[in-house]
Amino acid sequence: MIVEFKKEDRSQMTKWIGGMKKYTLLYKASGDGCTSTAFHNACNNKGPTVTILYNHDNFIYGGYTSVSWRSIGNFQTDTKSFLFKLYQNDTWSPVKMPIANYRNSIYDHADFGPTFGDRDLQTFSGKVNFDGTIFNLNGKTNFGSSYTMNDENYKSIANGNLRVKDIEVYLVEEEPWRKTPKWNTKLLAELKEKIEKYRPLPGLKIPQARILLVGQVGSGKSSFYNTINSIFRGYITSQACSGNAEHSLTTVYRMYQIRKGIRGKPMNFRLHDTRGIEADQGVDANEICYLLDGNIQDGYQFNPSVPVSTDTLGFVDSAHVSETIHCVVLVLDGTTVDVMAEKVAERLKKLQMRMNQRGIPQVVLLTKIDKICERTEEDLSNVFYSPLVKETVERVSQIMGLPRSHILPVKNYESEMDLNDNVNILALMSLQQILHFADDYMYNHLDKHTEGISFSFQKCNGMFRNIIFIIMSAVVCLLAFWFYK
Ligand SMILES: Nc1nc2c(ncn2[C@@H]2O[C@H](COP(=O)(O)OP(=O)(O)OP(=O)(O)O)[C@@H](O)[C@H]2O)c(=O)[nH]1
Ligand SMILES: [Mg+2]
Repeated sequence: MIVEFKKEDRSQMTKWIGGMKKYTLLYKASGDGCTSTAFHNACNNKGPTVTILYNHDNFIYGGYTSVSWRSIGNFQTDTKSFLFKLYQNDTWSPVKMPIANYRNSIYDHADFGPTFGDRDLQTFSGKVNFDGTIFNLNGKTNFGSSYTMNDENYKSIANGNLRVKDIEVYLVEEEPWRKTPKWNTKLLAELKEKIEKYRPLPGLKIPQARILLVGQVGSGKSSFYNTINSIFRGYITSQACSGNAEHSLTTVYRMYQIRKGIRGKPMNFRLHDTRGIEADQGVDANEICYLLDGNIQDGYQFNPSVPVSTDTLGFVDSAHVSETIHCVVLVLDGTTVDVMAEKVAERLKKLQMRMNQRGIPQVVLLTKIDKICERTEEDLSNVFYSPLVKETVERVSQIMGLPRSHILPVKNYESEMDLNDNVNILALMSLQQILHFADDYMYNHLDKHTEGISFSFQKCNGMFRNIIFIIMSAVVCLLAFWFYK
């Protein structure tokens, strides 16, 4: 029997259940047999499930439970279960009927098929035969005994009968919008080790990858440096001044080092912290060129009334590639993406143009995600299951014209007194990605460099051949002249 739980039905179900979900078929009466044994064999101890009945008169309805079927021979408690209707007489008419008496959410008995409430919906018991077209279910309906019906009844839900084309039960699992390895202490240790061992691409004489942090005032640039520094220091640090103020708190250009442990050596990357961007202040298109090209030194005091120029004290005329920027991190406050001032967005676009001209990779660090999603605030490991964070990432990707994989959500340390494994994991995953992008830039540079060398070598070879040819011709002429003389 071809009946299916279509894409739009799945997304409606996901809206009702919440979060990001994927559905895997566990049981199908027409294939597995309409018996309570087949149902329990397929569905017991699997996790949350949704049961769907495809009525002969084209009504589609069923029930969801967040607890596992287990054949306990009794009711199970579930505050999240609900009954639902998706189609009435082939017409899309979704209705959710929530649990009222949550102690009776499902009746979980080995002799019964899926049963919701105190027989609000008992699909069948024992075995039901298939007559080639329908299953005439031997269950019962006592709608409204444990569920709130929201004006629905047996007639509106199932056309007043239990004749079905099929019954399906799907496993409901969390589906992340971005896949990551399992978050645990092992992953944290691996990420830390990889970053500690990071070396920029050999062959270019670049001892440290240079990462430039730019973004709006108060977006969390300095806090990101503090977060990374805290992770490797082993306790919460706030070496870079951070906080809330009308204008940027960061007034000095700093090329921060991060050491392994308290007295360890600096690692092979630096985070360059800048003054925050405002509608009419902060890093502008000219200044960004000097920053990108490594013309400005560590400790430079940003001065909104005197822009950087070649006359600026300590201006580096032509910096080696090791002193230029290898990746730009655009830091955006996740809570203000929708209300970002037009002028700030325009400014950022202009800066991006300069980065693009130089082929410097850009990523967006989307901060304060704890403030956009409650579930993520409670447990940061929910970040890639949060539809709210996903939507914000998609919007930022459109606004900034960057692929979604370049938008990295983070939560910086701000009020914490102790380190937290999940904050560390998310920040280090982002940093690792940033370092990969910096490597991409270096690979491009290396390719250009080596192509440049082979090109000049070929040119040299050509010139050398020409000289030999001229000398040989001269020798032949001289010999001919001498011979005829
Ligand atoms: N809840 C939360 N607060 C954050 C996060 N990141 C930064 N903050 C807070 O936001 C405020 C601004 O952070 P800063 O790091 O100073 O921002 P900035 O981009 O360096 O700002 P300027 O230097 O002034 O341009 C501080 O109060 C931080 O504690 C975050 O991920 N979550
Ligand atoms: Mg700052």
